[in-house]
Amino acid sequence: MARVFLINPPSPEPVRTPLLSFCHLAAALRSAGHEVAVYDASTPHAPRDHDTIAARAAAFAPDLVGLHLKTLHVQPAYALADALAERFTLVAGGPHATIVPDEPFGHGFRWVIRGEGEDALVELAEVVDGRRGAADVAGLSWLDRGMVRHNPIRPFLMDLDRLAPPLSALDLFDPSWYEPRVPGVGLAPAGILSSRGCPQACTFCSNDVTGRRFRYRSAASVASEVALLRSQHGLSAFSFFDDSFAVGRRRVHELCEAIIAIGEPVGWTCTAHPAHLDRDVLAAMKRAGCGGVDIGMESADPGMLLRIGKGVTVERVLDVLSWCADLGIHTVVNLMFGWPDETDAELDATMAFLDSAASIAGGFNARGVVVPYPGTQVYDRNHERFDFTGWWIREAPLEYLPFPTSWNEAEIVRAYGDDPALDRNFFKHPPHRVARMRDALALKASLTMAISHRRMAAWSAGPPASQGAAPIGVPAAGAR
Ligand code: B12
Ligand code: SF4
Repeated sequence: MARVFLINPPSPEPVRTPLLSFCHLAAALRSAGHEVAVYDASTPHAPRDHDTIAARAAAFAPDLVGLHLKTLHVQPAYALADALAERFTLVAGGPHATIVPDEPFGHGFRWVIRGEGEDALVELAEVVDGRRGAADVAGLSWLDRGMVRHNPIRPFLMDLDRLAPPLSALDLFDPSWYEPRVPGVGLAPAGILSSRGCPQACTFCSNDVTGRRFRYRSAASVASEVALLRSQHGLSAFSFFDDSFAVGRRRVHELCEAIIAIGEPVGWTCTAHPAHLDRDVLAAMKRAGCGGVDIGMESADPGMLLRIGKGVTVERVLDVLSWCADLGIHTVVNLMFGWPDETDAELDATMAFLDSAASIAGGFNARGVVVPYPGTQVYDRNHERFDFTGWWIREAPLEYLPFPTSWNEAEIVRAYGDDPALDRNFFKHPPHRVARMRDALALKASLTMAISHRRMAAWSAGPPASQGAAPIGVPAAGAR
C-alpha cells in the first residue's frame, strides 16, 4: 500500500475551510487501503515556508507527494515543487495541471493527473506499489525515459454515488490551520457537490476538470451528506459547490424533497444559471433551506451575452431576481468587465443594469475584471493578439488580497473595488475605458453596501416573514 502526502501550496489568498477536492482524493485513497496525510499551506495559519513543509512531508515518509495547482497561484506552487523535487516523487493535479499538463514537468514533477483525480490517483498509487503499469492509467501524463507521455483521457466519473464520502477524510485537516471556530461547530469543507459539470459553454470559464458533461448524485446520497454535516460536524449552513446547481427541474425537486425529509432545518447557498431557475424551482429550493443564489450573468449587454456564450437574457435575470426577492432568497449577481473588444456602450449597458437591478438584487460580486484562464476560448482566441501567452508564469502573479471576514465597511469597499486584473489590462483597453471600469467596480461596491444597509435596516425593524438568514455575512467574491 502506498503512502501519499497531499499539499495545497501556499497562496496569497487564504482558503479558510478544508479543500473539498482533498477530502475527495484522501477519502478515495483511504478506501482503497492507502495511507494519506494532508498539508494545507494555503490556510490562514499553517506554516508555509518550504523547510517546514518539507519536514512535515519527510516525517510521513511518503511514496508520493501530490500538489494541487490553480493557475492564479501556480508560481508559489512551482517554487515549492522546485524545493521538494530532489527529496520526493511529485505528482501534480487540479485545474491548472489539467489544462497545461506539460508545464509541471519543468518543475520536478514525475507525474501529472489530468481531470478528476479520485480513481486516477488510486491507480497511480498502485503504479507506485508496483501493481500496475503507468501506461494503463487513463488521464495520467508521465515521464517515460525522459520524454513526457500523455495517456488517453479518462472519461468523466458518471456514478458519483460510488465515491468515498468526502467527510470521512476530515480528520486529516489540522484545525489549528484555520480561523478560530464557533463553539460546537466542527471543521468542515463549507461545501458539498451534488453534481459535477455544466452544460453551458461560456467562453471565459475554466471548468476543465468537471467539464461540460453534467452528472449528478442521487438525492438520497446528497441528503445523507447534509445530515452528516449537521449531526456530526454541527454545521447547518453550507454551500453547494456545484458548477451549476439547478440543472434538471425534476432532479432539483427530488433533491429539495430529500433535504426537507431530513427533518432538521439547514441553510444553504448555490450558484445557478438563470435559465434553470423558475418560480416553482426557486420555491422548492427555498422550502429546502436555500438562503441565497449566486447568479452568473457577466454582462448586461445583449450582444456581449451572445459573444461570451452565456445563454441568458437580461429580461430572464430580472425575472429571476424578482422571484427571489418575493420568496426571500438572497441573490448575488455576477457581472464582469473588460471583455476583449468590449466597447464603451457595452460597458455602459452593464453599469446601467447595476443601477436598475439594485432595487431587487441582494448584491453584486466583488471584483470581476476578466482574466483569460488557459484552456478557455477567451484565452485561445486572444493570447497572441494581445501578447499575454503564458501570463501565469511569464508575468508577476496577480495579487488578489484576502477578502475581509468581518463586517468592516471600508475594508469591504476596498476588497470589492481592488482588482489586480484591472491594472494588468490583458485586453489592452484604452485608458478612458480602464478608468470607466474602475468606476464600475466602485459602483458594484457602493450599490452592494447600500443594499446591505437596506437589508439590515429592514431586519432591525423586524425580520420579514419571507426572509431566510439574517443579513450579517460579508458580501462574497465570486469564485469564477
Ligand atoms: C468551491 C470553489 C472554491 C472555494 C474552495 C473552498 C474549499 N474549501 O474547497 C473558494 C471560494 C475558496 C475558491 C477560491 C478560488 N477559486 Co475556486 N472554485 C471552486 C469550485 C466552484 C469548486 C471546487 C471543487 O470542489 N471542485 C470539485 C472537485 C472535484 O474538482 P477539483 O477541485 O478540480 O479537484 C479534482 C481534480 O482537479 C483533481 N485534483 C485536485 N487537486 C489535486 C491534487 C493532486 C495531487 C491530484 C493528483 C489531483 C488533484 O482531483 C480532484 C477530485 O476529482 C471550482 C469550480 C470547479 N468546477 O471545480 C472553482 C475553481 C476551482 N476556482 C477557481 C478560481 C479561479 C479560484 C480563485 C483563484 C478565485 C480568485 N481569487 O479569483 C480562488 C483561489 C483561492 C486559493 N487560494 O486557492 C477556478 C480555477 C481555474 C484555474 N484554471 O485555476 C475554478 C475552476 C472556477 C472556474 N470555473 O474558473 N474556489
Ligand atoms: S461560467 Fe457557469 S454557466 Fe458558464 S460554463 Fe462556467 S459553470 Fe457553466
